Amino acid sequence: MLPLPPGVRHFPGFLDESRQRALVEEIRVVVQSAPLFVPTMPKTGKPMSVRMTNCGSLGWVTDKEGGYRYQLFHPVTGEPWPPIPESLLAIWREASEHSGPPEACLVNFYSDKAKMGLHQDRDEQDFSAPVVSVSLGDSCLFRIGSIHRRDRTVSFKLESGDVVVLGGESRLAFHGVDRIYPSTSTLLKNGGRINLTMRRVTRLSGS
Ligand code: MD3
Ligand code: FE
Repeated sequence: MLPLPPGVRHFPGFLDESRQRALVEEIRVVVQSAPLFVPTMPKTGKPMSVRMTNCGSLGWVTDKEGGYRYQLFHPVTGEPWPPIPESLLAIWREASEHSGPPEACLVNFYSDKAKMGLHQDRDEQDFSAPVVSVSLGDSCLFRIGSIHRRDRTVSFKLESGDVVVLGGESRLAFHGVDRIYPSTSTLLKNGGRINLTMRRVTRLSGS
């Protein structure tokens, strides 16, 4: 077992089944008002294999013309994002050890073949706050390295109900999702994996 990079805290089974089921219902409500969209890469316009939406005051989006950014409204409906469900805010309070509330919660949906290449999350203004990630549904193989793309990486499975807190020097670490393990969970009726990432985007005034 390789050690996790400093700043990465993995909590397997953080959410019991009943909390996972309740969270899925809350995400269904979010997706009803803020439908999943297909993000596209800056400049090339190549579609990502993951579908996305957001809740919170700010949402992360990407498209060919505008690139990676946070914005106040859904790129298709033009509506403000729905609020972050209270059960997710509770997870942030339990796990983040951060004083301010999250401003953005990115909802990533992975079908069987979806993956996410190695990347850094650096579109936020505040890197002092951690990112809190919640996994629901099918398991995945997650990979994380250091702040240098070519450094060694470690891989581990994320399962339904796991929470990962990425803080400290891992906040800017390269990471990605190499594969989904289909049919490893019965939580989602039609299979697949949902990942929820809560973040602060702006700096808290007074800190
Ligand atoms: C490490 N999502 O949305 S969650 C992303 O499973 C993203 O959907 C993956 O990477 C997913 O940007 C990984 C775990 C995660 C999230 C944010 C991080 C790891 C991170 C930010 C910095 C370092
Ligand atoms: Fe990321």
